[in-house]
Amino acid sequence: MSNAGDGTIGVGMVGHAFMGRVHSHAWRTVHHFFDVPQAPRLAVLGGRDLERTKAAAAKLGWEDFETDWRALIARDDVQIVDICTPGDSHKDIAIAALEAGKHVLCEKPLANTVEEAREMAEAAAAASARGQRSMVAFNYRRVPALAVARRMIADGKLGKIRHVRAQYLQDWLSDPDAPMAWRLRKQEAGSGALGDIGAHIIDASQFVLGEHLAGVSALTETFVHKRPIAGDPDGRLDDVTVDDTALFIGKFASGTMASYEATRFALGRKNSMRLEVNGEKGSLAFDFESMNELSYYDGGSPDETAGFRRILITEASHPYAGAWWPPGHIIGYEHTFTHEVFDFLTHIGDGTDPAPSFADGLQVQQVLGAVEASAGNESRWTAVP
Ligand code: SOE
Repeated sequence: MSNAGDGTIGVGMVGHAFMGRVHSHAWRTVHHFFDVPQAPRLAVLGGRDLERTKAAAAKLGWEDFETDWRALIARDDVQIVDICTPGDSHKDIAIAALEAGKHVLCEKPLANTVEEAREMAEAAAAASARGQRSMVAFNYRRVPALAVARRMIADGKLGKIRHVRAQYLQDWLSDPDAPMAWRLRKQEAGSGALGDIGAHIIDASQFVLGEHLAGVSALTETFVHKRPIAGDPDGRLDDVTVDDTALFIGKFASGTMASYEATRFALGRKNSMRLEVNGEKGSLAFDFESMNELSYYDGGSPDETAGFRRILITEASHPYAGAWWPPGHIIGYEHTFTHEVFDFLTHIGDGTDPAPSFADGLQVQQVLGAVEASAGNESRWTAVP
């Protein structure tokens, strides 16, 4: 990959809403805290509206701005394309960027359908052979506590795993008068809570356990079918065409039993992404709202002192933590994105494929598709008389 030659690598990012803002923060800070082969240069920000994109570029620290993502991809000062748009544009932007010889970081979920995700994974595999790296931005893998959980399970600390239960609870849609958003339109988002936050707990649970789900059975529900269009003078409503909540159970290849809950109606839970793993020798529990902590129950403890204990994951020996502050000076949501671009830049530098790959993103998309299929008509729902 030809780079700027000044030791930097040019980034072109498409999208400047929540993900664009937090990715910008990651690109701006990564080389000040981590040793990376090339420092990222925030070359160009892409958006649809000229004035808003120009303002966002200035605010978020981008050197230039562009309203045509195809022109952004074609620029010689862009070696990495970072996709922070709604899911309906992921495939077109990612495949064009891969075919243009760029490395690609794409927000989750990879796509809006399994078919789109498959095309992207095929393009990424071909690009890898040409020395191009691609990765899906499942940032919760980069929470130090979840990296420690994965390591403890891989080291057998919990023994054979019997259960994993995962929840991703938010409440920003609890109010039926909360306005319409792109995340509520199937055409743009692909699905609702399922793909937006359910994808995170599918990927995080598989990452921590080190294995894939073999099958699911599911229910989805939409509580609020119409919502006001923000700022509409006539108070018009628009149709919600996605799920408001998804509940599903699953079984892993090893026989581990799993239960999942994804909702944006859990009033009072702001961004509570929770995992609990129960093994024969111990258990782990995590809640993102206390993201620097991991609760561990050691089944080998004598009864009188047994109990879940809190491990503060801020030691230099913990993944990523040593790059920041002394123990106990906790980190936050945005740090997981800095960890993500650190790993991406490292893989670009040493010519190896990052994880999660687009193939991993396709596998998550297949789980999402199975949940939708099960909830749609194949779910064996037995009514209670
Ligand atoms: C909204 O549910 C959202 O912004 C998700 O889209 C992000 O992936 C999650 O990290 C925070 O909540």
